[in-house]
Amino acid sequence: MKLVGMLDSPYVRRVAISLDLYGVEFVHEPLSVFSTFTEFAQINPVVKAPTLVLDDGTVLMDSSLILDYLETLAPAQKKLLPQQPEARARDLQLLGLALAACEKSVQIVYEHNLRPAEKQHAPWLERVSGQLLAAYALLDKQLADSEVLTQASITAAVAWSFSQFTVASVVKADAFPNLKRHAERLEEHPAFRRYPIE
Ligand SMILES: N[C@@H](CCC(=O)N[C@@H](CS)C(=O)NCC(=O)O)C(=O)O
Repeated sequence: MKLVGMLDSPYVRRVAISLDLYGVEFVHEPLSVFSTFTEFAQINPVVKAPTLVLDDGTVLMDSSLILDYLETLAPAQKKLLPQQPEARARDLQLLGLALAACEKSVQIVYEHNLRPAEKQHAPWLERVSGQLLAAYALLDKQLADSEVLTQASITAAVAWSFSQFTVASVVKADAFPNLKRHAERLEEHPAFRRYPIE
């Protein structure tokens, strides 16, 4: 398999770390959706990161859809989502919060980096920042301290590190002590260290 996209994308990084934990062999091609748009478009004309090219040439995109496929391949002892319905619902709830935090962080980055300064829309940034902080407030409260790695705990740590990397002035680390501790712990895990945020 070939994973296309850069590790400064939380979506690419959660897939890379998950592939590592599943024990699936893959090649990582760190193309940028911006600086290498044309090269990326030759693999996936929609230019979305992550893109996963399967060995038979099938092109998958969207991290959650890619992870859905990988989860079906994984043997029982390597699955990253709980199988029991209540535990699954809890993990999906946390995942929704972590993915919303990723999305809102990316929206702030794009607003700052892709729009000319005079076209930035303060009410939109305010709305998105509020949504981002709401997602992290709930995640900070609900994330349980557990040694077991699940897709929710991985994505929460990846989201947190991404936000600290990109929008730390909006997401003040000290306001979310559980998440900060959780991410610091997971960033020490060998799979996280193999796929660092760039
Ligand atoms: N929901 C998607 C979001 C992926 C996403 O937005 N990736 C960004 C990079 S962080 C991207 O491809 N941006 C280029 C674009 O949207 O045109 C996922 O989970 O994979």
